[in-house]
Order: sequence, then C-alpha cells, then structure tokens
Amino acid sequence: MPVSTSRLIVALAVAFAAALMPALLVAQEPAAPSPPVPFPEWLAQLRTEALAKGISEKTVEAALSNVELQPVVVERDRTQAERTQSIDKYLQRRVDKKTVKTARDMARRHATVLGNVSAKFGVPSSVIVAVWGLESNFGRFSGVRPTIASLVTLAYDNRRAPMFREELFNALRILDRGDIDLSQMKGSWAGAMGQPQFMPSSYLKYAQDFDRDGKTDIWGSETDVFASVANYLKQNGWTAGAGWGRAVTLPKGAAEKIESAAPLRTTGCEAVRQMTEALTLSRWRSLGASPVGRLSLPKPDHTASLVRAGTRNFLVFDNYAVLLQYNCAHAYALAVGLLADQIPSAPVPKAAAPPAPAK
Ligand SMILES: [Ca+2]
Repeated sequence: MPVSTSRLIVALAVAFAAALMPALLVAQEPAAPSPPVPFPEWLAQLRTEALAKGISEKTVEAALSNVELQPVVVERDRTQAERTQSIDKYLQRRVDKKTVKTARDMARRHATVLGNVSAKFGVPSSVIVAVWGLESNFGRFSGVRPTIASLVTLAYDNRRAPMFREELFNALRILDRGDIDLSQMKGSWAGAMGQPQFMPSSYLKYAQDFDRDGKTDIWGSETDVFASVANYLKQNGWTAGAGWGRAVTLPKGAAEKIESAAPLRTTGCEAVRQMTEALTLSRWRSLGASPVGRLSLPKPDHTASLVRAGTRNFLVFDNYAVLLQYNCAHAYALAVGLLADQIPSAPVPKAAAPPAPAK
C-alpha cells in the first residue's frame, strides 16, 4: 500500500541518516512538534468558544469539565491506513453467507417499519438494511467510545483538528437538544455515532424522529435509525427505483479503448476520482461490457461509470455516488450494493405510498 510503504521508506531513511550522523548532531535534532497549547488551557478556550456559540452552560459543564484525552483514539487514527485490506477480501468478508442471512432475517423482522420508511423516502428497504448492516452489524456494534472524549482528543491532537472541533460543537448541540444523555452518546473512536454511524453534523442534518417519541434516537430506536439512513440517502440525491449498479465482465484488451472513451473523473473524493466518466449503457455494450449473472442492464440510454475493484468490474449508476457520499470508499459502497441485491425489499404499503402522478 503506497501510504505505509512511503512511511516505511521515510522511517528507514531517517534511521539510516541518523546512524551516519555524529552523536552531537543527532542530539540536537528537534523533537517531534507537540501541540502548542497545554491541554487544560486549550480546553478552557474551547469551553469559552462553546458558550459563545450558544451552547448551554449546563451542557458545557457536564460534557467538558472532566473530559480526558483518549490515547487510544490518537493511536487508532494514526494507524488506520495500515489496517486496510484488499477490496476482494473485504467484500468476501463483509458480504458472506452469514451476513446475508442476518440481513434477510432483519428485513423480515422489521418489514412493516421498513415499508413505511421506504414509502416516505423512496429508498428501498434492502439498501437501508445493507447500510445498517455495514455500519453497525445491524445495530449490534455501534461503538463504545464516548463521543465527546473522542472528538476532544481528535480536535486537540490531529491534522484535521478544525473539522473535529466543529464536530465537537455539533455534538454539544445534540446534547443541548436533550436527544441523548451524555453517558449514552457513544460511537466509534473517530466520532461516528450510533447505529448509522453519523458524525454529529450528519445527525443534525439528516437524523429523524420517525417513531415520534420526541427524541431523535439513532442509538436505540431502529425506527429512527432506518428513517435517518433513508433520509441521508434521499437528501444526497438517491433516485427512487434506479438501482445502484451491476457487476460486468470486460473483454481482454478493452482497457485502452475504455481509457480513451471514458477517462477517470478529475473531481470529487478519492473513490470518485477512481471512477470513469459516465457513458450510456449502449456505449458500454459497444465497448464489450456484459452483465454478470441473470440481472440485465437497465435501458440503453441509462448512463453508468466503470469501477474497477480488485479482480472485478462494475458499471455503476448515479445512486452509487450517493452511497459514496455516505462513506467514500468503493469497498464500502460495493458491499452495500452487493448485500442489498441479496435482500428482498419489504413491500411499500399502498396507503403510505406517494400518490400516482395525475394523467
Ligand atoms: Ca424517536
């Protein structure tokens, strides 16, 4: 992997150079830069800023008076690149038989509420269940790290500190709303919260109180979780009834033709820049793309981009880019799509379905 390899090379080069240097020079090497402000001082500034932003004194006091830095958070953040694995392995592991079975069981168990959510937001229940499965193993593991302490740590000691500082203020706003108790506000070491793993800013934008109990609870209410996931996808452009993509095969030697017909995109997050520009399906067919399995491709004038993922190729539609908005990694978006394809969608209740367009 390029990141770890380059780090290793740098580390080896530094060690080698150090070995050649006279001891005196090595001793004078500056230490790694430490955060410029001591933590207690930094925290005091943070508290003042939170109050100035209109967050209540009660919340600031409860959340920040005894907060401590979490060394494990820093460690995880610094080593995450090294822990990634190949996309083929990831897909094998995340979309295995056991996960598919659990996903189907969950879709059946929650069929009524999923049908209602799907009717309101226009996102298939299979996709909602797949996102839920990938994010928190169907709500069984949504993270045990205290969100405030994780975000404080990342905002204090991190190269993306401004982003995490903003997320910390958002987390305090959520506490202020009374949706969740401080002791229950938990998630990943990186600040992603609850069963859909929303960052606090996503929670404030997209989370839903679909069971109408007055609390938007993405930690404990499956109904709220499903509606929050569906609303996230809808607000980011999910098109009802359009699917996400298909696995395809390409003929040998097609690479060159594809490269000139459909160059890689130049804007967007890293995963988007690894996708080709969109072409019509009829153009892809003329380049030799052929769907794998029994699922046929949609209408010939539908457009799609090519994603090369490990040993497999996929033609993906606009909804795929919406999955990348949730988590910008092909391993993730493909796992969601491939898992969703194996989950029958709950029927959308007629009464709750949007009215048919007038003739
Ligand atoms: Ca609720």
